[in-house]
Amino acid sequence: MNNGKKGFFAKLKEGLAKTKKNLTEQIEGIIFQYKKIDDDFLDELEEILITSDMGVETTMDIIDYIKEETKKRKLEDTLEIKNVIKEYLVNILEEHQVPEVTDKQRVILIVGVNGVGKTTSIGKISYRLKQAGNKVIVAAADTFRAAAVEQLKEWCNKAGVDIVASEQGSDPGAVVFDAIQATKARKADILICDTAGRLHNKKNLMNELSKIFKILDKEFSEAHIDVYLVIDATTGQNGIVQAKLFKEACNINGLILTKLDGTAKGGIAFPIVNELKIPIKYVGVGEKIDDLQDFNAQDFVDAIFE
Ligand SMILES: Nc1nc2c(ncn2[C@@H]2O[C@H](COP(=O)(O)OP(=O)(O)OP(=O)(O)O)[C@@H](O)[C@H]2O)c(=O)[nH]1
Ligand SMILES: [Mg+2]
Repeated sequence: MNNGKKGFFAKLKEGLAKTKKNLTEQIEGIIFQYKKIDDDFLDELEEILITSDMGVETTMDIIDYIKEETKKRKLEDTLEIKNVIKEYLVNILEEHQVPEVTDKQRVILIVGVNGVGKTTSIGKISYRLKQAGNKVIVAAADTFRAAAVEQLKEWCNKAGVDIVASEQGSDPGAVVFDAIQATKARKADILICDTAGRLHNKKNLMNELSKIFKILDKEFSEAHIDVYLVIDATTGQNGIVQAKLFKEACNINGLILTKLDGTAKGGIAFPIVNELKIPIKYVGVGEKIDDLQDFNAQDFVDAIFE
């Protein structure tokens, strides 16, 4: 492990401290209380998982896996359970991961309800991708909220990337159109589009997003398009409801989980991935420009359980 990586892991661990307290300390409690794996132990474990935002469906999957593995490996001691749980949780998070496309120009469309951290995440992602050697352009396609453009401009300044913007109330599709032309003309590697979160209902949301998709399709069909949904981890189970709604409205292929530093509900990562079958791409662990990390399933689980 080099220093950069170590620093990242320490930050992730710090960000997930509340989740760890909620989940791991309780599990360790029953591990020492029961000593032997039996039905009572499994019942208690089930209750801890359900109340820690894992959700019923995912909890049942975990318990089933533990039962199977306990039999297969002839496990008796509760001390052995922690590794079995960790193993399964890493599997859940890794199952849907795919490598990032790097052989053509990319568009990353950032969607999500208001206040979840879209604009902030765009600032952090732009910074990361630029540090990694990419030429990045950002499109201010949230033209709905006053001050949205100013906020994004500040982030782009900090990240040192170009922004394409228009005034508040203008057509987001037109902003995306201009940004595509700029991306082509300046031969940028990645175009990241901010979008409005405050669109009252699903129909408005779908209309707005489908306009943007049409323009991307027509003007930039040679590019690879990623659609990342931002979810605020502090909202717990509501994050799953939002994810289901957005999945119906558009083809989300990645998730960004924010505000892990302020919540004990980081366990929400597991049911979201397990139920929606969409991989997490980034996690946000604070409000500063470097408080975002590429998602790594093993690190995430280690940060909660170590
Ligand atoms: N603690 C913490 N705060 C965050 C994180 N990500 C975003 N925030 C804060 O969440 C608030 C909302 O962030 P925005 O980026 O404006 O959210 P948005 O989704 O763009 O909001 P709208 O444009 O209104 O839809 C800001 O105060 C951010 O600083 C994070 O990972 N950790
Ligand atoms: Mg915003």
